[in-house]
Amino acid sequence: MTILIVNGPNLNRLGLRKPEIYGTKTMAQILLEIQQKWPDVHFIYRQSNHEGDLIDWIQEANDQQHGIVLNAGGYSHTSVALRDAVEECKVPVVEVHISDITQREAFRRVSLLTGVCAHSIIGHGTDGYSEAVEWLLNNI
Ligand code: CA2
Repeated sequence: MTILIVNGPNLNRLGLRKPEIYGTKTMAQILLEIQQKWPDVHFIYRQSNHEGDLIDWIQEANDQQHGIVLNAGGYSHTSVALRDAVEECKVPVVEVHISDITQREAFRRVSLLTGVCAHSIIGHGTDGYSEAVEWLLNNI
């Protein structure tokens, strides 16, 4: 079983700034906890600040991975191209947002991805990543 975890723009800054919104854990810590919780699962982690990278990885996952955890960051609210890639993806994609985007600025309240993702976990802090993995393992 291989699960791809993809983070979008600025999420490489996790744990370094804005702890009041995004918590204090770095992605390395979050990934370590996930790997320790599910030692038999092969996790691949990718992060990019570039829209096309995220689209390429979603497309490639069709052949190589069993499920995807996706926090597309700001592109969740803007990218029709990323939505199209997720819609076409044959493996289930679980959307994660660390913060509760429904309670933030108006421009963050709509995610273009929600309608094409198998499941969404919004506003559960960084625990949302592990909850997304759990959902995939129960539903793949
Ligand atoms: O709540 C989320 O997970 C978001 O996807 C995070 C995105 C934001 O644009 C979305 O509206 C909601 C941004 C992540 C920025 O992360 C930072 C973390 C630490 C320091 C600076 C940025």
